[in-house]
Order: sequence, then C-alpha cells, then structure tokens
Amino acid sequence: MKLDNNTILGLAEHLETAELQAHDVTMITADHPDMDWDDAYAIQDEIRRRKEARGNKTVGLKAGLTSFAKMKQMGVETPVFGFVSDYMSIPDGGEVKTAELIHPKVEAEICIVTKAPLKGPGCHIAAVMAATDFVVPAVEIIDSRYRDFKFDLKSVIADNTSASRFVIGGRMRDLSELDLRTLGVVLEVNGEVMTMAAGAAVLGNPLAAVAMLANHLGARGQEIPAGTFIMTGGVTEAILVKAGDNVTVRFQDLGSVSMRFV
Ligand code: OOG
Ligand code: MG
Repeated sequence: MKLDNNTILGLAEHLETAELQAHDVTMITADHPDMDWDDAYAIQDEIRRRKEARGNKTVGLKAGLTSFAKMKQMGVETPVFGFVSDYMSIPDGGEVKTAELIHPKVEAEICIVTKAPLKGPGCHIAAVMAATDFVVPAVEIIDSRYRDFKFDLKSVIADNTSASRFVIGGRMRDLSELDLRTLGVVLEVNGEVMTMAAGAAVLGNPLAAVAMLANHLGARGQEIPAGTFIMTGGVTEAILVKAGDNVTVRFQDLGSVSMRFV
C-alpha cells in the first residue's frame, strides 16, 4: 500500500459521489501516481462498504476486461474484478434512465450462479464447473466515472470497474447443456447488429474468468460464496448508447435480453 487510509477514504468518496451524481472526474492516478494494486482494490472495497452501510446489498461479482475485444478497446491487458449492488439491477425489458448516468455503454455477458464456494489459489475451470449451479445471460451497462472513458487499470479498479447497471435474462440453463466456447452472442441497437462474438472470446472459456476471480480473492483470504451471481466480462467491445436507444442481445441457447434507454 502506498496511500494512507485518509487518502483511500477520500478517493472512495470522490469516485462514489461522481457515480451517484453522474458527473465525470479526472483519472485518480494523475494525482496519485504512486498508488498500487492494493490501494486500488482498497478504494473499491471502501466504496462497497459505503454502499452496504447505506443499506444497499451487494448482489453479484464481476470480472472485466476479460475479452481481447475489451482489452483492445480500453488499451489494457489484465482482467479486473468488481461488484454489483441491488440498485444497479434493471428488469429484462425495463428502462435505463440515462439522466442518472454519465456516458453509458452496453456489453453482453455470459454469467453463472454458483452452488458451492470457490476458493483460490489453484482454482481451475473444472472446479468452476463443479461449483456452477446454472448459466444465465446478462447485459452490463458500464459507465466509467472517468472523463471520456479514459483510464488505466488502477483507476478503473478503484472505480469499481465502471459498474453501473445490469439486466439479467430470464432463461437459465445447465452448464452440461451448453458449450460456452461456441455460444454465439449478437448485440443489436435499434434493430441493427452492432457487434457479435462467441463465448471463447472471454479467456478461451468464460469459466476461466471465474477461476481468476476465485484466485484473486484467494490471494486476499476471501472466497466466492455459494449462490453468487458472477458476470464473466463483456464478450464483445462495449457499445455507446443514448436516450431513445433500444438494445437487444441475442444469446444462442439462452434467449435474449432487452432494455430501453430513456
Ligand atoms: C471497465 C469494465 C470492463 C468488462 O466486462 O469488460 C467490464 C470498462 O471497460 O469500463 O465490465
Ligand atoms: Mg462488464
């Protein structure tokens, strides 16, 4: 850790206020070039603590920057991890209020819910398979608090990996019925196909992102509890949206997920 506790608390408040008031800020590493990975996750943990103290429930975990398309789009090369809160959940077919957001983008994600705890180090895909209860599709709405969506890895980790809203689809499937690597995803905005990919775009297999998350938490003495909803990261690059846009993502074998931006 390079930052003192007061600085960490102050940066958490700064970033969370930007989220809740929907205004952008400059990258925090510009003012704190020395901050390290532990500082970045400590700021994110403090944002989580603030939300939970206010009564918001943490309802899922997320991996981000797990596909080559996303890494290339954002100019970074390492996956990051964050969390989602109850108020970020939008029902399938529901409305996303753009006035509450800065510059939202949508991305398609293959998600799982666990039925057993997963603990690193040494967590691998087979352990994730054994602990998977079911697979469910989702669309994540990311909204970096940084100006023009420009950030480095430490800044985006501190900003809870741009977590903002998410929409879970209504169709769950057993992992044994699916091949997540060849599972196709087509993202449409206003009926026009914007981008598409297959699950293998995420680290060869989206379950690898879950193993990485377990190993990341394991290094910090934590685990993924049973019953956890986990988003494995955008399969394609994220697409900028605006009020008036209708988004539908079609997932092979998992149905579609839609939302309207108002
Ligand atoms: C960081 C969050 C990335 C994903 O699925 O790749 C993410 C960002 O791109 O703003 O959630
Ligand atoms: Mg994401």
